[in-house]
Amino acid sequence: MQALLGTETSASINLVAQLIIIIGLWVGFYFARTGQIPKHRNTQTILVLANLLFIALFMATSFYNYVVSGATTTGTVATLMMVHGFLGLVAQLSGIYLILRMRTQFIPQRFRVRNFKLMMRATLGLWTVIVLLGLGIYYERFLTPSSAVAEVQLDQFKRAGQDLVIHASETQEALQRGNLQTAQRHSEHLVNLIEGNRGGNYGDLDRHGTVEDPGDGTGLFIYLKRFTSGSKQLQPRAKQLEESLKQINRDALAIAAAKDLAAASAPAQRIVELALDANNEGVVPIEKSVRDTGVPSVAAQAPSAVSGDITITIERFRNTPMLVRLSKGTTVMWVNKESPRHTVTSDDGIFHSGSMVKEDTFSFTFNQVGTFKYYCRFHGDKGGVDMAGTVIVE
Ligand SMILES: [Cu+2]
Repeated sequence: MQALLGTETSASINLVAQLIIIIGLWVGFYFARTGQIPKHRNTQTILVLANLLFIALFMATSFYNYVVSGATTTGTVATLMMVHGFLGLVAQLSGIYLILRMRTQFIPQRFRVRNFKLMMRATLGLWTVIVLLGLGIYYERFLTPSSAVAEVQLDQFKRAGQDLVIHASETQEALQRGNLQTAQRHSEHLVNLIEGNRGGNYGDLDRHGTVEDPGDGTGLFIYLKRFTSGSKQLQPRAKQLEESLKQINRDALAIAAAKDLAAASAPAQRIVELALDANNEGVVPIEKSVRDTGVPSVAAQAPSAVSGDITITIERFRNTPMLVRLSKGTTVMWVNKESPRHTVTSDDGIFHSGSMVKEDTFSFTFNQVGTFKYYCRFHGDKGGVDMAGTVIVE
């Protein structure tokens, strides 16, 4: 089922089913308490048998993939899975025993538990604990909050939007006062803020000796791409913001290069308006939307593009760095630094490492531009689920 529906979908279906089953079992308990014995018997029988089906279809394969194939016995998820699996087996067997005992004469006299009611209650209690453990596994694998790194970068993006307005205003005000030098300094701030230290114009534009950048060096262009490239919904707004930023950048460059006040005044005319628009209609709503939909942990952790071949370390069920940007022709080498087995498997079937034990490496050369997602067959899934990563080739 997992192979058919994907790891996360399977887990979600199973999660819902398990919640229905446990609620049903408690309803069945209520039937017993209120003397509705036939109802009680039928409810519990159906639910215990249904659970057997879910074990076979979902939980056993999930356990097998993660713990057995992945040789994984360490880490929170594996520990929870093993405890959950063991207790689950006990509860399931106990449930089957209770059904046989309730409905048939199959159980020989000497195997008949004397305190039957107590055993029923103990099984229900245990079952409840197991469902909670299952929730824990689901949370750990699919819902763990995205990293603090992403939060910090989102804050930087927001601040850069505010800085844009501040330095555009400073530029215009300086020109109105007739101070070209100050205007040019603030134009430098604008360009550096927008392009970032990888931009072609980044630097000491007013030629006064130091490079001044009010931002963190990443640049709004990069942040914009980083936060919106994965979202179709944000594309129109992102496109619009990009255009505004380009215009501000052109104007700021013209001001920085102006020989006199007259030459600087034309490009300065709309710069504040554009900056306000870029911030209020672009950065602010995008930042809010990204935060509301959950910070995209993969995209936001993107480092700057690397040059030269690189190594990605597989450790603690993570590919580090999880996202790399590189240029065409770069070779990436993955190295497994821990005892659980892992794979590096392309979402599109372009590459597959096979099962990697500790210290195994796998290399692939990216000769085509594009975004290449990959995952671990044992601990992740296509589409960036759980243990996965992305390579962006530019
Ligand atoms: Cu793995």
